[in-house]
Amino acid sequence: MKQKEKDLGHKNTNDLNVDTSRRTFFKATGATLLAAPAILTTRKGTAQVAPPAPPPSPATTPWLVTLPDAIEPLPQTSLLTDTNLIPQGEANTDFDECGRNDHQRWGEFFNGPILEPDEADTYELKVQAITNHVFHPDYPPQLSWKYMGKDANGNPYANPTIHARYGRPIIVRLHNQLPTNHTGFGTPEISLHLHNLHTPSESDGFPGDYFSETKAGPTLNKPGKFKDQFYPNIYAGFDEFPRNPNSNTNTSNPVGGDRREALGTLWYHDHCLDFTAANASRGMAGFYLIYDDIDSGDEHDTNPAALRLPSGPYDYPLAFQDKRFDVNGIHIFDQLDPEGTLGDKVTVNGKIEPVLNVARRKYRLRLLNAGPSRFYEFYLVNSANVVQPFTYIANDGNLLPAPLLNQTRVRLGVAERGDIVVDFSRFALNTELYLVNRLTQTSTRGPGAVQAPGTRVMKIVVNRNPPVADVSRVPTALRAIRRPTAAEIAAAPVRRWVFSRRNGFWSINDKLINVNSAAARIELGGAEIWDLDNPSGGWAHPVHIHFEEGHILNRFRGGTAVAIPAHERGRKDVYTLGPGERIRLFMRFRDFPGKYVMHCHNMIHEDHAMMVRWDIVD
Ligand SMILES: [Cu+2]
Repeated sequence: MKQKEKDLGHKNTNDLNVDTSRRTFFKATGATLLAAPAILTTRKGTAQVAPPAPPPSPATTPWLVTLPDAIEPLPQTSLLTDTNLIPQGEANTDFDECGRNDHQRWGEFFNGPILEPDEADTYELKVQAITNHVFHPDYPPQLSWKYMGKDANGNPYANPTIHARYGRPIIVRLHNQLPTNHTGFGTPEISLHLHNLHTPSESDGFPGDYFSETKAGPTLNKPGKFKDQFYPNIYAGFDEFPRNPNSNTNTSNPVGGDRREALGTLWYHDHCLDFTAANASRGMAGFYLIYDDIDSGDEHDTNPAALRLPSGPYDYPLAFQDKRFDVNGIHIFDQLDPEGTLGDKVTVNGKIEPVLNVARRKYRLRLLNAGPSRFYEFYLVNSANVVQPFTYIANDGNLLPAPLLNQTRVRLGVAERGDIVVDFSRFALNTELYLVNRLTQTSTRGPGAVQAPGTRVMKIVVNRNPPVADVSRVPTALRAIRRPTAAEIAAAPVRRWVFSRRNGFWSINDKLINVNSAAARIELGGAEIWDLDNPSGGWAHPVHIHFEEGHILNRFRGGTAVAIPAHERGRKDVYTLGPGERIRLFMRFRDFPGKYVMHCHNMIHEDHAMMVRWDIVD
């Protein structure tokens, strides 16, 4: 295999411009399945010639589309009505589930081999190709791939927001109903990753676990029509801090795990090997918000421990994606070009230049960079472009120990999240505000300079008084953090990962992704320091580590230690390495052995093939 990779390394990358597909390119190099991404060997790639950079997207008239006033959670679907299809620990391959591994620790959460009533929240998501998605009224209705559910009225609900609660397990049944004869960008095999829940390996959306009715990825043993994802919704540290439902003892721990490890703003998206950028860009992404007794999702909560952050309609997730459209207003993406396609239009929850009407009160806005490639630095400005302050409370779904007051910007690499609280009561009725991106970017390689006034991506109109008084608040302390001790840091082995460019592709420690082989095997319950290094001068890599959160210990630029920004001093799951940057971080590896990945979340780099498998072994 090493020899094959070496062969690949000697190939002149200019061949990419003349071959009709990556598949042909790899065949010409003699690369094998082991060395090469699976597009080349196991699935049919769509033959395309890498075109020159496309012209800019057609102009759009801003502020024609209004977002809903509230984002409703997805209602549950019972999965217990058909006795053949009740969720179970083993894959239900007799009735068309794909051949996944058994759900780990099933017996610790449920009484029997199949789910019994009221043991879990259950949801269904059907991945479908819809043909009437409207990004903007100036563009035609068009194809988009969505996770489809049903709202409370039984109407279709695309990319629904799921509300979860610590201590309450969830089973999501994921159906793949994409057309198997699809042409154009994207591939109709899917793998669902929930970023970044503490999810057992077989439900983590491992990139090799992709499936359709006719195809199974290299790490599944059978194709299928659906796959059950098991989300235990426990805190990380389940083995170290055992569950104890007895509330009368001082070791009471009804959820199980370390409550300091709680998460909040999570998102789910497709993670199919080699096609994450294309499939997620096609539209496959949504929010998963998880609450507990502290971040309870209820601003009226009478529990003295509850934070009472803005809740209900005033807890509003916003996903930003960069997209490019052709002269006819049709979404385009080049999945074969290792430089991908940088979007020049920013969609907000699937819409270009929408309006959000808000009440004169506090809101929790959960900002997500849903990729595939663009970085953002968001500011809230008034109509004269004067910057307005807000409070920054959470990064990457982790509440900070204390809120950051009077902040003016949220910088987000792909997959990063920033939760902010904006108090719109400061503004008069009918005030118009804008969310602007001031970060310039001209290629998928990384961002440029910050420039005012920036691009207005969303208009906010303070259009009403709240129906009742705003009782929400932002306490001075949010959530305790368990920082690694000096002794833990001293004892932790250091593992080094170098992110670099390699003959037109992107590599980690000089290797392209091989989902069949783990580059690291870490003992269950262990802790390590990971040293992420981007020696290049030309690229920025927002590196994502699945499954566990980390603590940044040091940041270096050009070999010199630099300050860690305040919003990065909590726990994180995305670590942006700018050109010449290096990060040392501390991580624990707990509770669920199995296969996981680390990758650049610039999805274009990820697909070409800056990703590595690492395993937790028992
Ligand atoms: Cu990258």
